[in-house]
Amino acid sequence: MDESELRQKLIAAKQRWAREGRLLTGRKDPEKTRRLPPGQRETREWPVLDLGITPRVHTDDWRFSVGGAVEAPLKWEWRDFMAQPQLEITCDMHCVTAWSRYDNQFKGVPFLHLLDLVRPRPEARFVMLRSFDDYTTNVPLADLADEDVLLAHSWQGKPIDAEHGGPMRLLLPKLYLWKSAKWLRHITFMDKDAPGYWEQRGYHMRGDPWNEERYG
Ligand SMILES: Nc1nc2c(c(=O)[nH]1)N[C@H]1C(S)=C(S)[C@@H](COP(=O)(O)O)O[C@H]1N2
Ligand SMILES: [Mo]
Repeated sequence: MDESELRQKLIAAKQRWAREGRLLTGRKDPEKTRRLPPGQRETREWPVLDLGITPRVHTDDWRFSVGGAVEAPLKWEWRDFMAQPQLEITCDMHCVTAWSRYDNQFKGVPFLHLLDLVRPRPEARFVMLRSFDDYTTNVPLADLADEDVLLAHSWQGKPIDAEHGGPMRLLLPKLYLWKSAKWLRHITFMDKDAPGYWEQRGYHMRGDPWNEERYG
């Protein structure tokens, strides 16, 4: 599948989701007249933020799985993951600690493709992401069902460093970066929302930088 075919396929998948009403979050898109969300400042660095443990997961030992409210749970080894359609995107990243970094080029497997494979059940509305460092974070499915969401393995043309979540991390640029789980290991689809690591400690359940959803 070439890139333009893949993009067409992703757009069709997104339209399907919109028709099913699953992209409605009940919130209006704020007017994005500027590039920097409120309260943020731009950085050229890429700071490292995590729980202080860097799991070193070799691609030979890497395992990824999806379960919960889906028709077709899956388990991947690294070669299965890399055999999926690949997409490159350029995005801005916004961290709740107030830095934003522009024009990051990521490559990976589109989340919409994963949704096609696992087929979430009608009741599925949220997911819990789990990582190799036991970090967890919850995300509304509506925010994941978008063309710019990747299971990312490369940044600026190179494998993502272990510090930044390699070999694979989620990339969900429209929410604060704590939702973009590094070293992603498992995704559970859920009918009800539940708080992850930072959400249990006061962070917002959704985390939209344009609405400054920093704390719950
Ligand atoms: N597995 C895992 N993912 C994580 C974290 C973590 O501690 N563990 N920290 C989150 C937070 S709070 C932020 S701001 C971003 C930071 O990503 P970076 O270190 O690549 O900048 O990763 C998020 N993903
Ligand atoms: Mo963060």
